[in-house]
Amino acid sequence: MAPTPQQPASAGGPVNGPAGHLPRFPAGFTFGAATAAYQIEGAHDEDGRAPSIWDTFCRQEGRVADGDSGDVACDHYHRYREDVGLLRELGVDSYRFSVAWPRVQPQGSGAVNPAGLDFYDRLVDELLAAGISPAATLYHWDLPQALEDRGGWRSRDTAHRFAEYADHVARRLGDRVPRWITLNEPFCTAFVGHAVGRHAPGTREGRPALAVAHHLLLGHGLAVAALRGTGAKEVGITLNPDHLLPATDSPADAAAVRRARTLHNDVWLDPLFAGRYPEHEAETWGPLADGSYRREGDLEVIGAPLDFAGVNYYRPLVMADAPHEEPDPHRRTAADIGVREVGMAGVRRTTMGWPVAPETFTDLLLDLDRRYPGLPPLVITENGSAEEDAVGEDGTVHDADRVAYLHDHLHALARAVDQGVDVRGYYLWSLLDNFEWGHGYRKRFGVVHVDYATQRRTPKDSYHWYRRLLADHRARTGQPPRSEG
Ligand code: IFM
Repeated sequence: MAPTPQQPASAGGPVNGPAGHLPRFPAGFTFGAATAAYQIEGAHDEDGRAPSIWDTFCRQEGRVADGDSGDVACDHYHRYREDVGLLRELGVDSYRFSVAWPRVQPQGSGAVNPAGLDFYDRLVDELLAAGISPAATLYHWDLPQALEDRGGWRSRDTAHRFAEYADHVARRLGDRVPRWITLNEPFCTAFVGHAVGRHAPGTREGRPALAVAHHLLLGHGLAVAALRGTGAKEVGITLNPDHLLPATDSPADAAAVRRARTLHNDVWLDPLFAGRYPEHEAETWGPLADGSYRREGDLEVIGAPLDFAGVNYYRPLVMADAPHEEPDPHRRTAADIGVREVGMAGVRRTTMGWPVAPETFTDLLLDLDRRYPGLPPLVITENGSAEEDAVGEDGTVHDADRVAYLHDHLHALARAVDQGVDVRGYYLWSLLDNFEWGHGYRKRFGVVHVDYATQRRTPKDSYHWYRRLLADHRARTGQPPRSEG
C-alpha cells in the first residue's frame, strides 16, 4: 500500500523498542556530543573578543526571549575543564565544538588575537588528554560585527575573509584537530537570518538573501582549499536538510514541497554534491533568483571533494501550498515561497513545538542517498530534543521524553545504516543546556542540566542512557575506548 502523504515511507515496524533494547552500530562507528561557541562560552568581552552579530542582535529589544544573550551562557570559557570531564565520563569518542571567529579575529580580517586562539588551544589539549578527538566547526553563526558592518555575507568579500580565518585556525590547531566542519547549517544564516529575520542579523531580504546563500557556499569552498593547504585530514560541512512531506496529495501541495525543498535542501546539496545550481529555483523565487551574485568558476570551488557531509536532523516538516504574502515577486523576501507549515497529526511535540517522528530520520537518509550519488560518507552532527527538565529533590533529572527521543532516533539511524546508507558517526545535541538563540534559555537541549544562577551541572537520565549505549557499543564491537578520530 502506498504511504499517504504524511506517512513515513520507511514503515517497517515500530522504532519504539523496549527501553533496554539499545540500537546497534557497526564497529568503527563513532559517537560524540556537540555544542557551539556562542551558545555556551560566555566571556563575551574577555581576552580581546569583539562583538559578533549575535551580540548585537541580543541587544535589540524584542529579538530574544527574556532579553537574554550569550554574555555568560554556560561560562564554558572558564569551566571548560569541568565540561571536558563530563565528556570523558560520558565516554564519547569525539567532541564537536565551534570556534568563535570574533575571538580569533575580532575585526573579521587582519590581525589575529593570540589570546582567542589560546583558549581553543587549551580546550583541544584538554580533550586530547581525556582521550577525546576534537571536531571543530569554524562558523556556527557568530560573524564578527565588523564584517557585518561591511556588508556581512551579502558581500562576496566575506567568503574570502572566511577562508583567511579558517587558515589561521587550522595552522594553530591542525596538528591536533583531525575533523573540520566549515559551516553549520548555512540555511539558518541565509534564510532565518536574512529572509525570515528571526536570527541575526535579523533582516528580511529578497535577492540579497540568495546572495548570502551563494557567498556562504563560496566561503565554504574557499575554506576547504585553505584547510587542505594546511594538511587538514577530514574536512566537511554541516547541513540541516529537511524531510519535507506534503499536507495532502494535491498537485498544489506537491509543488509547495518542491519549492520548500529548493529553499531548504537543494540550494546547498545541489552545488555541493551534484555540480549544479538548483533545478527549481526560478519556480521557487522567480526574478529574485537571477544568479547575479554568481561568477564563472564558483561551482568548481564550491564542489571541492569533501571527506564527509554533516547532517543535523530533529524533525520533519509538513508543507501546504499557501498564497504569497507579497504579490509583487520583486519585493518578496526569499522566505516567501508560497508555502505554509502545517502540524503533523498524532505525534508528540517537544518544547520547541517540533513533531517527534523518528521514522522520518530513516526516510531522510535513504532519500539523500538516493538523490545524491555523489554524497561523501555522512556524519550526524546534531540530533536531540528540548524538553521540560528540572532537577528533582533527589538531585537528578528524569528526562524520560529525551531518553525516548534519543532511543528512537538512534534506532531510526541504525535502520538507515542497515539499509546501506554510509553513516560514520553521531553527535548528540547537546552536551549542555545552553543559549537556544531566539528562545534564550527557555529551551533545554542538554543531556547535562545547567543551573544558570549557579552554573551547577547535573547529568540527566539521558546522559546515563547515552553512556550506557556507548559502553555497550564498545563492548560489543571490541572498539577500544575512544578512537583517535
Ligand atoms: O541549538 C541549535 C544549534 O545551534 C543548531 N542546530 C539546531 C539546534 C537546536 O535548535
